[in-house]
Amino acid sequence: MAIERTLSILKPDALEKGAIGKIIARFEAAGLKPVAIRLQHLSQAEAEGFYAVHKERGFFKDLVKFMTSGPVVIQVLEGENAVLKNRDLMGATDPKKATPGTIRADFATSIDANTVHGSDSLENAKNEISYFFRQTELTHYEWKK
Ligand code: IDP
Ligand code: MG
Repeated sequence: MAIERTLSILKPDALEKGAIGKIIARFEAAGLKPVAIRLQHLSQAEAEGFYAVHKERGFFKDLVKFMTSGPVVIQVLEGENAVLKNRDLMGATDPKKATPGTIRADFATSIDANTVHGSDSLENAKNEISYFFRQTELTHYEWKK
């Protein structure tokens, strides 16, 4: 398996609940290391740009409104199979359908306030990482073979 990088966002509800530490602990326990972390309150333009692929969807306005309702933690996670591993840890988009023990099952209250974002492919991960971070902001780890 390859070492990958993926973009993770802890959404405003995660910060509202005071759950940053508990959620990051799950990534660490699963072998995903942060190579960049920033706390940021997204502007409307930043949120719209990030979710541009969804702009024709009915939920787009609500999504942008929610994502700008408070600060978020944006991080780049690195590790073996990071993209899929992060998606597995997150659980399904709708927390009612998320597997027990996943982040969304345990913390999320609705499909809007669903606690975390994670890139859904390696290609999207690359684009999403470069949307928020410059190359020089990304740390390097020595991974043991
Ligand atoms: P994902 O976050 O699991 O990748 P996407 O389909 O990429 O899910 O949708 C992005 C975000 O838009 C979701 O996390 C969720 O907050 C919101 N969203 C997706 N589908 C719906 C919906 O049907 N109603 C309301 N919000 C939705
Ligand atoms: Mg998505």
